[in-house]
Amino acid sequence: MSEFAHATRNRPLVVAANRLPVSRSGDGGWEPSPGGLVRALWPIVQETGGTWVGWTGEIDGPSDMIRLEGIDLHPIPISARERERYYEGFSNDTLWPLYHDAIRDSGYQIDDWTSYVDVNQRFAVRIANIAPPDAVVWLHDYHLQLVPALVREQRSDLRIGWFNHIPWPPVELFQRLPWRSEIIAGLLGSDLLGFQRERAAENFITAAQQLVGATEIDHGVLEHNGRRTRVGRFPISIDVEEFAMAASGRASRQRAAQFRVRLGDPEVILLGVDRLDYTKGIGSRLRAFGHLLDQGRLDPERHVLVQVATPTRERVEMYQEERREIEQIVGEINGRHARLGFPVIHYLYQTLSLDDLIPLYRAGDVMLVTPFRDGMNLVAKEYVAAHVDGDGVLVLSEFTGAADELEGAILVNPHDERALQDAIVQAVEMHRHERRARMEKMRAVVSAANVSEWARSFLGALCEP
Ligand code: ADQ
Repeated sequence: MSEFAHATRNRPLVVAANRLPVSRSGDGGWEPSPGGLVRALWPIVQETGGTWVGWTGEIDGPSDMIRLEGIDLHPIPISARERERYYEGFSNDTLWPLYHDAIRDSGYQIDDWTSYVDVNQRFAVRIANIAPPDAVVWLHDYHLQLVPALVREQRSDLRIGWFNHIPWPPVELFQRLPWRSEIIAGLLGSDLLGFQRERAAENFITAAQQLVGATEIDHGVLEHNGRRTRVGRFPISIDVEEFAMAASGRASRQRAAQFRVRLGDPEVILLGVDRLDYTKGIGSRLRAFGHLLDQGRLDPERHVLVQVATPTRERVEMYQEERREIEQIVGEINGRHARLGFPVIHYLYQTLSLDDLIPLYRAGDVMLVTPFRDGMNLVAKEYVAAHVDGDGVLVLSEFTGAADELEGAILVNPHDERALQDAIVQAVEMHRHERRARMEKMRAVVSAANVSEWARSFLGALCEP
């Protein structure tokens, strides 16, 4: 029996997430699409002969099953209006900012909510129709919070688990949501609810108690309408071996050295790698770097910053604004401090392949991960895993899940501009011995928990008798 079949006690597995893990290939067929979660779950679903339910990303796309590399993919069709209301509206304009400490105002539109209900129902019907008897259903993320109860109504034989990749806010923020009770009741249809941090799990328990009258009958066990739901912390990780192996290869070492030369062989390469999202604190990080150059605490001839930002949610207004702001800051700082042929900030609005990303991590002497709020932040862990040389400094926001685990990082409050500047200077000036000691600590933590263990531990807990 494979380790995953063991975790699920041989029950078949159905994974559901907003997106299917595929994109169109050149010949009009489908191919697996890259991405952390996909890399993590694909082998598990494959090994258990499982099924994946989700949207292809196309408007009015297909609904017939696609069989790819031993996995059955069940597409949920989404219309243009639903993309606008369910996806861009309720998921990304209402829930996303609210769950990230309300750092932007959420919109609360009834039409967006109605569309969210419709799409959640569509997912639930499909899952209820295709799940084999006694299957384990693993739902992912904030797009599908009504699905657990909706599936439960139709199929009492299934084990249902939901994992939240993003934070769960304190009840004082969550209760702003006009449909707060519906969301909690939807989630309580699960047998297990997983969160990245202990605090997120606690926040959910408080919300369930206050908003729908659930009772905590044991630590982390809620009872509501005669059903029990376990709530726990399952911090996600990365495929550590993949990163470490790719990083230790000769090709990667050579590419890292090439990057360094292309950047003008500076003394210190500072690095930022993020989706271009307003939660990631990219603007504040760039501003802090700019002020340090203005003050002469950093030197444009010795210190350069590489910021790689992946395009994301480009149709959403707040993301277009964020991009304009970041690009303006980059322009201003380069305008003041670049020399001909030598920008001081190298900015890429691109998604890099792992063949470029891993050497870039290796080349980065100081990694800046400064979100205002982040469920976990895998970039922090990837940077550590890629530093097989045992060197490198991580500046890490206190407001990330990763901060719970990576003690060797320089922890910083990204809202405190002075603190951010001081943290950057501390990182740049850190003595080699201290750098190596801190990195060793972080590497021990990251290598102790591979993403497959995360999946196994979630599925194991979900399938406990
Ligand atoms: P994200 O908000 O997407 O994930 P993160 O955890 O940092 O944030 O993952 C980003 C992924 O995208 C990483 O694997 C990274 O390598 C990749 N990436 C980012 N920029 C890239 C670029 N320019 N080119 C190529 N790849 C790039 C959500 C939550 C997080 C949580 C994860 C997983 O918001 O808090 O850690 O899910 O649960």
